[in-house]
Amino acid sequence: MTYVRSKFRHPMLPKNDLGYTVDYYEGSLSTLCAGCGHDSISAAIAQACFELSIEPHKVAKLSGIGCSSKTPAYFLSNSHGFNSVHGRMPSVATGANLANRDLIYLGVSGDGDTASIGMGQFVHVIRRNLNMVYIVMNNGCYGLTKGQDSATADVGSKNKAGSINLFETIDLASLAIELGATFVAQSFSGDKDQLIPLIKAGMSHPGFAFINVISPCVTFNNNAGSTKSYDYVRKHIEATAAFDFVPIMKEIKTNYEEGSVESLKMHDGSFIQLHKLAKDWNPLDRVSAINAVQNAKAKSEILTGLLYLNNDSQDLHELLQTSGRPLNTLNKSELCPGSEVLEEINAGFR
Ligand SMILES: Cc1ncc(C[n+]2csc(CCOP(=O)(O)OP(=O)(O)O)c2C)c(N)n1
Ligand code: SF4
Repeated sequence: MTYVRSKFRHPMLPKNDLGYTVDYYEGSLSTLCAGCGHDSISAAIAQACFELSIEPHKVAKLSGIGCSSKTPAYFLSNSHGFNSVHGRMPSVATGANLANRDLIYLGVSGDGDTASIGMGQFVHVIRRNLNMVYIVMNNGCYGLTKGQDSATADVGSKNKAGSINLFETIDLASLAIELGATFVAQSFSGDKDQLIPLIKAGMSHPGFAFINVISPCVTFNNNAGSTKSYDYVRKHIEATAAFDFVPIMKEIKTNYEEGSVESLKMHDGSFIQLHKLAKDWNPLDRVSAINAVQNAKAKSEILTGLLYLNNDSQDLHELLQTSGRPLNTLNKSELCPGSEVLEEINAGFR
């Protein structure tokens, strides 16, 4: 019974506002390879939900297929979950979200799941501005099927078998900004100080929040010559800003030097505080954000942090003017208001 997690917890573990300790936000024991970046991201998700005092039954976890898509089993075991078909997580997320807007939708995908078979779904969920957090655990390969190069492998990157990738990479963060995603961030699985506040901010964002997390595959893509290995990423990472997420009702304290801090107010009253490091970058300006990512790429650097935020957009529910209540709470007369109302609607189209 190796896969049974010990029930012992230190009695003094800190509790959140709901009275839960962080282990209430964990899942079953991971069966991923020891050292896989995906496990660190799962731990960051659990920690973010614990710190935000989210009730786990208010979260719906959705995924496709891959080692990354298995991870929802390893966090938030008290939440709803749906492990869908390869690359089809966005459709399931769209249907569930339209039926019940009261849940927090957390999609987890891999670079294979998103940038190849799921690309069509990915681009459309962005342009619809579905209110969800979409995390790609990006290791540049298909881990579950033994390490073939994915579409996010960098041109010239060498895989474990020694072959060099000849094809241009798909840069998911640039693509998301280009397509109108309203929150775009990039991080590294090994940087929990940055990743946890980014996940918290993404969950507070009322629209599509995309977080591309470089997450090394220790078994198939951690070799010399790979641009998604722990060594390479640690040497080439460049943060846009030191990042804090300040939840609603919490006092804003900052240690940053005056003049370099930018406070961005979120819709729910929480704040994002940025201590800017990258020059010529404005997180509220799409062109500036794309330029910053591309300039970093030209220098073989990986830009991390919050890259772009549009705090003034309408999510899919607002655009479609859907019911303010979950569909399963509507009664028969609300769902079928009768022939007179139907006549009125039809008259409106004449
Ligand atoms: C329709 C379909 N095609 C192909 C596969 C085989 N397959 C399973 S996982 C996977 C790719 C996984 O790569 P990625 O999404 O990057 O996740 P990782 O395992 O690297 O975390 C593929 C091609 C499948 N399961 N279903
Ligand atoms: S094969 Fe790679 S991606 Fe899959 S669990 Fe192992 S290290 Fe992680």
